[in-house]
Amino acid sequence: MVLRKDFLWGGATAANQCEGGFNEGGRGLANVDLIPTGEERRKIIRGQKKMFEFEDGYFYPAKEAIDMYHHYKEDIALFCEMGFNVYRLSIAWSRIFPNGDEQEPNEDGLKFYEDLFKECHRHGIEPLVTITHFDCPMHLIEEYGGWRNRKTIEFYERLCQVIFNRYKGLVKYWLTFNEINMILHAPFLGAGLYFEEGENQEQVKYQAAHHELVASALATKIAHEVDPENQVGCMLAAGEYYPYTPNPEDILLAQKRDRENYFFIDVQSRGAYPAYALKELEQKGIQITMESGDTELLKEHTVDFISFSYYSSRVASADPEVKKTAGNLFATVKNPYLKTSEWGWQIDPLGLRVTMNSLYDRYQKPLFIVENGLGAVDEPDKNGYVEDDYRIDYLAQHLQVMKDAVELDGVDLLGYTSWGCIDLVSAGTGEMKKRYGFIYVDRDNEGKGTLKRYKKKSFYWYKKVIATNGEDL
Ligand code: P53
Repeated sequence: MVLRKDFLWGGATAANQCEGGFNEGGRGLANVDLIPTGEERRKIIRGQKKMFEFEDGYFYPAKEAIDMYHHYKEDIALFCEMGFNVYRLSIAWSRIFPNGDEQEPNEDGLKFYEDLFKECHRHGIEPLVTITHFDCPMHLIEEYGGWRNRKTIEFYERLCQVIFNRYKGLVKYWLTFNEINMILHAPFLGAGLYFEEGENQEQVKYQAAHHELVASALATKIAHEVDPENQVGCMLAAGEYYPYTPNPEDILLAQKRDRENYFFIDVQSRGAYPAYALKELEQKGIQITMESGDTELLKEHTVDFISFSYYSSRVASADPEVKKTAGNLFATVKNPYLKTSEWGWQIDPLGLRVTMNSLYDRYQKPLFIVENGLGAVDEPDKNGYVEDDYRIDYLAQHLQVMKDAVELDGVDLLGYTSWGCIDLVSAGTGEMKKRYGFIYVDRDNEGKGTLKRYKKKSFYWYKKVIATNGEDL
């Protein structure tokens, strides 16, 4: 057998993309609630347009999403039927602390996740919990400026204290920040950052990143204190940069682009700002305000494992004539060897092996693939059944490569959770139409539909994959 016997197989979701129930159980408003579908979405995500209240004429998909808030029992039973032994989900911060800065948590919110985790365990499923997946209470953004403000560390620390104690024995795998490097590309999602005109955005982003990095180290510290069984991971939006040509200029640039992402994980896993980052910040005139004790904290509380999302490799070209035409929030040069998805994301299974090897070489810690998958349009038949061979092909190719990285290269891999195991709202576009799931949810881009769940062809395929521990793809 290629994969370890206790390999963790499952799927991943994020609160804001599936829960809905945005004003139920005492939940406060969060940045993610206020991001509509349509043209303006990207600007808002990037912190370049302010929409701090619901406005007429817009559709806000997170308000109801797929209503997992009320359907979680049914959904977990379906995950169990597929054979999941892990389910990655995130906690909505504003369910636990509606404003973010209260002294006391909201019991309804705490109880909701307690029930959910217990439901997982009843089904033999270990929860893997992302503490923040692109969400930040709106009050923290309006009152403090989100992660630009050092005080946010305190509020996050309070959240961690509460959830680690309350869920002790129920949760042992934790991720501190989803795709922490996303702060550079989608700062309103990643850190609740909105920029005033004329502001030095890079300065703000790296200062906010420092706060998140300190918060992540604190979370790791507290998690280990509360329960030595706790395993804490960092989480990177990964995908190796390839040089567009063998021109040394392209090679150097690809290395630089990779380092923009590695920077975060270097701090979280190796425990210090790397030399290249210090030099780069200095050259850009960015000054990070640190407090005494930060350096020691980062050094002493590094993560236990490295988790990452992988959708695609990326391409760097130093030639200004070569245009960036493909990709997603990570705009990249088109790779002529790769096909793209319906949303223009380049598909590169082998790039997963490259990426896994780079991460394992660099950090020498167990890896965990916590997102991977294909966003595609599904056409259900009259019974709601979707024959999604395209999704099966995509996943089978990636899983084969994942096994190669383990078997042929010796990478230590803890598990695999495919993204959006049940159809949910897209983070990038807000659409429902961009589906990743093994389970079809009857809901469309405008929020119409019965919310009924249907098993796709890939449901039965993934069940077989898990039952054979990945032997039969
Ligand atoms: P959607 C861009 C590039 C890489 C990862 O994305 C990304 C994004 C955001 O568009 O986000 C992660 O839904 C993220 C998930 C997200 C998933 O990838 O735009 O952690 O929340 O849904 C897929 O197709």
